[in-house]
Amino acid sequence: LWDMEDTMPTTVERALEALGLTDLNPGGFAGSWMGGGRPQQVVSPVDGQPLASVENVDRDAFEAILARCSEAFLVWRRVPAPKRGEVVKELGLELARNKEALADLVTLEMGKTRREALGEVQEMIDICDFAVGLSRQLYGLTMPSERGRHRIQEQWHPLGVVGVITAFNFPVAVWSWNTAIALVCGDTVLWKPSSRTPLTAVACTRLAERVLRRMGYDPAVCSLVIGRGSEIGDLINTDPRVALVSYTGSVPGGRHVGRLVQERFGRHILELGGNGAVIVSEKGDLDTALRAVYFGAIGTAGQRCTSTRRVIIHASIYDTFVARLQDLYGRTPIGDPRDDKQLMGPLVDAGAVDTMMAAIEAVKAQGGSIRCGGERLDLPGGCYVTPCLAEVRPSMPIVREETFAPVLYLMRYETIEEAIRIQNDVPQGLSSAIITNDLREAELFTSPEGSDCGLANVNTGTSGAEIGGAFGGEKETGGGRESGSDAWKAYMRRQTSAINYSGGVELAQGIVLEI
Ligand code: UN1
Repeated sequence: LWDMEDTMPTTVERALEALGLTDLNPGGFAGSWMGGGRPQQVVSPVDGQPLASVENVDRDAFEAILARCSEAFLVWRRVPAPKRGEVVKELGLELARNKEALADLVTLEMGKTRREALGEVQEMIDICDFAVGLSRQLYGLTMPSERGRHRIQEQWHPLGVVGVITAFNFPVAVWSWNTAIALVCGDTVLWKPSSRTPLTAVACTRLAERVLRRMGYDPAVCSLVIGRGSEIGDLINTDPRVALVSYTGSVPGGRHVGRLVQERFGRHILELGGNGAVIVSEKGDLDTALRAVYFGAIGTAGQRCTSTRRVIIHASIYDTFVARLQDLYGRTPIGDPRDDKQLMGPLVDAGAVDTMMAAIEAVKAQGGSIRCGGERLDLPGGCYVTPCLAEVRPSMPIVREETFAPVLYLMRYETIEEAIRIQNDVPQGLSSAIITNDLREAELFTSPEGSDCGLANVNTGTSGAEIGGAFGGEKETGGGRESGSDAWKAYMRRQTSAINYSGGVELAQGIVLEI
């Protein structure tokens, strides 16, 4: 017998009810909820239906929120780091309890498949675990002093308010990478989500609010500002009370943020464009290559910064590999992302579909050819497409651009050095991979002469980076690092202290003072 409840497609009402949320208006928070700006209707890319309306913050609300978030920092920085870790531990547990409902909301609001949305929430839980451990490991160094009875130590101190500006494609995970780390580091967070995904942002902030209140801390530690256009973002970028701006988005967006924040000598972490490539060697396992490339290219409908956009295939296996990939492309289940049978949901909006079609036209105009896909599908909402395989030459300008859609560029190579050259010959430098069982090729790829990206994988695809490593990339990707390893250092200020316990005064560098 079917359980009718469980076969019903998820609705926004069901997801919100499961999260214990009813009213999502307004979209600003720092201890209390406020808005004041124009309400905006959120439309689901899944079926084009309205989900809810959220009120943007106006300038007055922004000012009140930033003031409260800065005030909260003065107390939060005094809480011992392992105690701050306990809060993050509870946040992780709260996220785990609400995993399904939050994933449903992610799917409804930005259109990624349910299994990928569950993966995104899992990333949030994982980074909380990581940060809890980190809360007892914010190690500084000590160094030998050149002077007698002196010692030198460094400590890591909380920085202040961290402005977190996130993109639509990972509407909740990117907030969590920044927030879990910032919180154990003693910072407070002011989040500005993509204006396409305000509902999931309100939901996450409500969950954090619940945890902070329950544990007796100021909920303004996790503050929120929702705003359309660049006005609210620029208030964050230009305000010296925001010590660090962590921005995920486009290259032009990052250039703008970087300039404004640098102008006031603030700090920034920039996570900008990717143009991921996989080198498929004739010495690699073809099945591994197919799976890695296929998921990397069509996962999240090609809307990850780590998506695979280029495959560089050894000439001797080019025809076989492309034929098998084309077969997979032709059988891709595309449709309502709430249905677990689908591998690809919609693009985020009609504009994204137009951008994809424009890239396909550019391929043709520049002398490339379309092997398959790239059609609009007549499904509710109008944002569904078939994934596209395009045969190109590395020198075509379109190949150097990041098109945030499932268009995969196919290229061939003869030598491994040539493959690495093609891989590196783009302005972006986020994610890359090689599929090979040849030790020398793999080592060359990850060596100083190899991939110039922040992520360089062997025998696994470009997307799906784990939170334990530092995440980010070079060149136009912006150079920032988030989440694991020692990325936490960007969220703290380093203080070096020379301590003299000699009873006298000895100057450094041997300087003698005669008074
Ligand atoms: C992004 O696309 O903005 O590596 C982040 C991945 C994910 C994160 C992607 N862990 O695909």
